[in-house]
Amino acid sequence: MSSTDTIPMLPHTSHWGAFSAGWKDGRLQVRPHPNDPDPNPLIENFPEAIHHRARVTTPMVRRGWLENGPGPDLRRGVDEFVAVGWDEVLDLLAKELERVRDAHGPGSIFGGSYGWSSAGRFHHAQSQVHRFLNTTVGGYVRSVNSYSAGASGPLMPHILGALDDVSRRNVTWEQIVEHTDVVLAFGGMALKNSRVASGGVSRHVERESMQAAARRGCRFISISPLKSDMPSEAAFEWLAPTPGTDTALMLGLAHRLVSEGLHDRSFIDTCCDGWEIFENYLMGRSDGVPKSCAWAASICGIAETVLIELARSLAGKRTLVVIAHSLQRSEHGEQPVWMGAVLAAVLGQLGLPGGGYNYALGTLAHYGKRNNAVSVAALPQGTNGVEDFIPVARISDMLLNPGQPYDYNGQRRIYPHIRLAYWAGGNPFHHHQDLKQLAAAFRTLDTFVVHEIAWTATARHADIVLPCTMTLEREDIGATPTDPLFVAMHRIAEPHGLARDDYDIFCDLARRIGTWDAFSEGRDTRQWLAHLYERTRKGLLDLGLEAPDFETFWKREEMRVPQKDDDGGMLRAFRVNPTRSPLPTPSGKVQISSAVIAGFGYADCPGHPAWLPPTFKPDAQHPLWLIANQPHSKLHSQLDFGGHSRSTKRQDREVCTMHPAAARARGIREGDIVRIFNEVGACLASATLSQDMLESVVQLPTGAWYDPAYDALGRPMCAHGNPNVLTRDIGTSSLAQGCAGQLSTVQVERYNGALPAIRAFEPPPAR
Ligand SMILES: Nc1nc2c(c(=O)[nH]1)N[C@H]1C(S)=C(S)[C@@H](COP(=O)(O)OP(=O)(O)OC[C@H]3O[C@@H](n4cnc5c(=O)[nH]c(N)nc54)[C@H](O)[C@@H]3O)O[C@H]1N2
Ligand SMILES: Nc1nc2c(c(=O)[nH]1)N[C@H]1C(S)=C(S)[C@@H](COP(=O)(O)OP(=O)(O)OC[C@H]3O[C@@H](n4cnc5c(=O)[nH]c(N)nc54)[C@H](O)[C@@H]3O)O[C@H]1N2
Ligand SMILES: [Mo]
Repeated sequence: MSSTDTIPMLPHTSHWGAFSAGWKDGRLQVRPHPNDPDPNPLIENFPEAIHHRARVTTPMVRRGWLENGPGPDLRRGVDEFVAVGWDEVLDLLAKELERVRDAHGPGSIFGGSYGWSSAGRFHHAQSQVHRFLNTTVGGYVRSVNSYSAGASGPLMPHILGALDDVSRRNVTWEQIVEHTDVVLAFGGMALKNSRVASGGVSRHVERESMQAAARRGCRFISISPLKSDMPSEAAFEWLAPTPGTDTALMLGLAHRLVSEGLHDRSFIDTCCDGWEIFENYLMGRSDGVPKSCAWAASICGIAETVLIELARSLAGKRTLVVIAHSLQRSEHGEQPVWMGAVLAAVLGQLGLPGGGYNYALGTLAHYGKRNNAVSVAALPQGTNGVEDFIPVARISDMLLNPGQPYDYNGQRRIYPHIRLAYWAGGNPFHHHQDLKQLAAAFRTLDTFVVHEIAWTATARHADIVLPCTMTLEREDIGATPTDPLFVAMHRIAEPHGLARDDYDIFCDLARRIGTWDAFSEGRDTRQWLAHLYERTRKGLLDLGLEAPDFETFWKREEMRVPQKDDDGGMLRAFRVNPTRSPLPTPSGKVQISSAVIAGFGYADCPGHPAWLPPTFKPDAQHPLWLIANQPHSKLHSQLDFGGHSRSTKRQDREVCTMHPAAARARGIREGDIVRIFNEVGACLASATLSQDMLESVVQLPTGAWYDPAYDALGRPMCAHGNPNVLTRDIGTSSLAQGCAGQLSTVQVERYNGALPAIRAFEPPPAR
């Protein structure tokens, strides 16, 4: 079967939803799942992407590495590549893995390999690389937490419980439609975001749910610098605070509620711990500063009267407080997450149907859904012989500061000395901050190995680049724990060029190192799929339901599994009976303040939620806030070269949005190319103007592939519009050390120089 034949539409799925695909007249066709009420347009990135010249076609080795062997090298990222056959490249890599393991131990290998890769359960690239390193070289230094929830992940267990129990197994959209009076959404609930889910969903219900709730009378309030963060179907009210000031805003609301006796004392008494310390701070008894609405207004920029009215209107209502992931992806990101929970507790709403606190609801399609009654198997990762880890966003710090100490969640840890980094399924030149520094960090390695479908900047900075198949080129099982549809992901196309599945690459490497049995367990891909599927089949059998065997599932193309009659999860159970179902916190209650965190003694994360002014805020040189949020035209950097993503660019650049007044003050008009800059770096973008945002903000989404170039004055910049050349590589705090990439401070000017061509999608120089 050649990929240009006309074939019937076959089932597949992606993080952006279930769909089917087939070929007509040599062009890939995609069609959303027929039951999806609001399909995600991101599937339209596939047709042009599948055979785009940005794909990696053959194994490549960086010339300097091939000629001089492993070692730190300033040419990483600028060197040319040499095409090498599969046998030869795998021989070289197997030898290098053995050398590093024998000379420095597996604790010198970084296999954190953060990233979303693709939706199938078996070809999940991170699981593949972790299993490979565990079974083949004895382990690796791993990363903990995520870029999504870098601050909330470590914080949540201190105050409520596991992150997933507060985000994923909590309030459902069905409950909001039925019960909620007020949704107070910090960071909004943008449909662009909630149509994405790790593992993919088959039905995108957010739009219709907001519409149905609003029609019933539910009041949606979007608190965000950008009006576009909530859809019109929610008929919402919009409040635009200064970025990074939500904690002050919430403190103001809480102060007013307490001042007027509108707080739920009995809930606080029975279900909360550490109230008094917090109340002393809130009312100004401990620091002389009452956190009144007037005080909050002076920080967040929303009028005192508006805050007072808002506070009063929440009391006694079934109110749901939602904090988007974005709020905690910045300096002191722990604070709004904690304060959101405290505000919900003050209102006495935690654990009530459709009320309380659901962290990050509306930021991803797998939140706000019921949970499946049968589980989805994951590829087992084996045992990691190395205990060392880093908080995921400390990658540059680790590589640049081996042996140096750092704080994390009450521990004083030491950065390991990494010689070899192995990446499969992620793009650090997308996800990390301060890309100039990241490039310098990767240059310290002996060897950098990357499996990629395309020539991302990460691949360009590697020594060994192994071309892997993209999702459409292999078989898999698509499923996520909060969507009832399991999809038999059929192969739609033959591998591009010499690309191979990550799994097959690892099998051949393991064979060379003598660990094939341990890695593969003797199974090929089909056998693994059947093996992983068994868990689901057994789950169905245990429930006494029809449990088709793998072959039948594969032929049926999809399968609907039963879901649990969710009733609000951990928080509901706690609310119903706090003694029988205590929270997994030190007190078994909501930690309004935390003796544990206070005991860490961190000035940047004290023992109760607090307003901590940012270190970096707009000044004369960098007067604007940069919001570097998720792109609407793609998932992260994936398929940026696809048709849908490219159709949203102008003059091939990413589009940034500015307020007309801010633009006018700088002589910038609609469609002008602008240079956005600060002390970290600079990039170009095409400016579009919008009234629906704060004047003090410029918004540039993430996702444009890093395209280093120089302006006429010889200053480095990204010619394409990757905002991570402008973000600072700082942790959220000593507690979580999370990613702080959402916000930065910048200046913007019209760019009058010659426009460099975009080279990000051209393969690097090779011979
Ligand atoms: N400034 C700023 N930065 C941010 C954020 C922000 O808000 N602001 N958001 C952060 C967040 S929340 C996240 S989650 C991260 C996302 O960061 P990443 O998850 O690293 O971004 P992706 O572009 O999804 O990277 C996935 C990579 O895997 C590759 N890939 C796809 N399929 C396969 C496969 O089968 N095998 C292999 N080997 N590779 C494959 C893709 O081509 C792509 O390059 O970004 C973070 N970065
Ligand atoms: N289309 C698309 N959807 C995605 C993704 C994608 O890459 N593309 N990525 C997915 C992933 S991995 C994740 S983790 C989620 C991320 O979900 P989020 O992190 O919540 O998403 P963002 O779009 O980065 O941010 C949401 C909004 O928060 C607002 N905001 C920023 N700073 C502040 C602030 O200080 N205060 C307030 N009140 N608002 C602020 C911004 O206006 C921004 O548009 O999205 C997921 N959905
Ligand atoms: Mo994320």
